Amino acid sequence: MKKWFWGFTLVLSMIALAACGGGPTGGPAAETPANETDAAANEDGAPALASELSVYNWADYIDEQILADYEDKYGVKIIYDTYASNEDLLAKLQAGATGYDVIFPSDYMVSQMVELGLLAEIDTADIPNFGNIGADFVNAPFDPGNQHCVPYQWGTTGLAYRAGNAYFEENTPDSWAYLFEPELLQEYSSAGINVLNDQRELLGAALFYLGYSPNTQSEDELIQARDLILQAKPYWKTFNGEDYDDTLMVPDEVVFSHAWSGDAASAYWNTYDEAAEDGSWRYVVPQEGAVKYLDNICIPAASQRYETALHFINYLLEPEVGAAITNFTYYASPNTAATPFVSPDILEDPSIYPPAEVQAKLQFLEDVGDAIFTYDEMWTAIRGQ
Ligand code: SPD
Repeated sequence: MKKWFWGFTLVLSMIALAACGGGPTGGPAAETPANETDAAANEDGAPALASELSVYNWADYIDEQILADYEDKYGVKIIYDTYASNEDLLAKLQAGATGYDVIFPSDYMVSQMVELGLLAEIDTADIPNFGNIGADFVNAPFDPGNQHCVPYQWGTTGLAYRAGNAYFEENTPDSWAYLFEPELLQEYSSAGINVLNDQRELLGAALFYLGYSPNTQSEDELIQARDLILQAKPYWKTFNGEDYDDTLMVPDEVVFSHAWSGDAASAYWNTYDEAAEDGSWRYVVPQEGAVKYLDNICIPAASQRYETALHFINYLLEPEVGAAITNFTYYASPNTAATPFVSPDILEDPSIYPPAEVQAKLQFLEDVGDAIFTYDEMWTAIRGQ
């Protein structure tokens, strides 16, 4: 098996309860009647599907037509809700929400959730389309043997900037300094800067800039990262990782954003001018290094519709469906069988499928154990001031 996707994590060093929708102490569980669990198998052995399935995903991370198609084809009503960060998802599950059947945590959050007993075990033999996933993406260190999750989409985190802005016409923001150094920030902050409202991502960016690991467990390094962020914060207009591409980047409410690769590409295509044959947004992975992530499809341990959830996961891994996801989100697909159906514009876009020299600068966020409490403390100080 090829190891390039995981290998960089090992060898390269260069480089609240605010979830959307639902109530603060539970998701749709409270409304889930007992008769909505999976029905017994049909006579032919195929599992009978539940009448409903509750899917909880990142904002803007699937074309909802894909959900409608599943409903039409299989007669299962999808209850769909979204969240803005891994920590929001975790907080929701830890608060006792038991109604979700399919969730999409990132790499490090899979580790945390397995540790906390929040994920159901799966057997990939029960998901025929699992074979569509490329060898580079299976058996990840955060979920050996894919015992809990299957890969969904992957991407990078970097800096997006508006091409027409006079400052960025002269300066390519290829360093995290453009997000953290006041003498640079003062040049374009009046035109609007957004940062991802995501604690591991923002602290990770600061740690990369300071030359530390984005997975550090050192309190001293995390304090330095916090202080760097607090020094830059007055120059930032918004903390938004949810709908920033549509509400801030496309309408020109900001000219610079800490951004996930797919969202930056989405802003590019949503500002695309046919006559100019160009969009308004550019994306760069900073030279100090940056985060790469693999988001996953998993079933919460508390799900009462396990068989239906497995059936839905298998549907998401169909080649045409996998391609439709990427053609909508602009994130890279680990589904090799989907490749022939993915738009060539996406397949050839180096900001979505980065070249080797950029790959070499990327690292995964990892479970940091008990140091997560220090991350939480730093984040509270950052968001509270
Ligand atoms: N708009 C969808 C964003 C999902 C990106 N995944 C985030 C990974 C966080 N490390």
